[in-house]
Amino acid sequence: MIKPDAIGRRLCGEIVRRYEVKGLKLVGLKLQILRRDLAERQYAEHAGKPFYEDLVAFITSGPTLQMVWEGENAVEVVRKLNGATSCREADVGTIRGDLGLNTQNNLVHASDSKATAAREIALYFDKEDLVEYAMPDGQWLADTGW
Ligand code: FUP
Repeated sequence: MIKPDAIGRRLCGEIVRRYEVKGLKLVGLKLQILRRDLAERQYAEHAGKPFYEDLVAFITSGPTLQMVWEGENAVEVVRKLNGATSCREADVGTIRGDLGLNTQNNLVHASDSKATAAREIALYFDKEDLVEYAMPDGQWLADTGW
């Protein structure tokens, strides 16, 4: 997910570019301002924590771009590209490390496991919203196991 701060800072193209050129395949895309109930379901694991109310207020404060990216080890690859939760601590070369300044306004969200991805995708997409297709560069991206 691209968060409201990134959209407000006109960083959508830059962020999508990073996932795209790494070799991931875009199969779902949706721009929306999250309703509070949806934001609460997204961040259910954080309910009751000190930053929870600010987090829900922030994520519902403007548009978010939901994306589904497919690829070898996609969960791990996207989280690596995003960098650590705190933009101050995130490595240079990551989205948060290069472009972000603090912890709440950290530009992006990514699922932390396949199970979480399945749950979060279902929050935002119907099955028919996801597009099945082959990319012509698949032969260059396949893991040969070397
Ligand atoms: P991440 O998996 O890196 O997106 O981070 P978490 O799921 O741990 O946290 C979700 C969001 O809560 C973060 F993106 C920002 C916010 N957060 C805070 O504002 N303060 C904290 O101390 C931890 C998280």
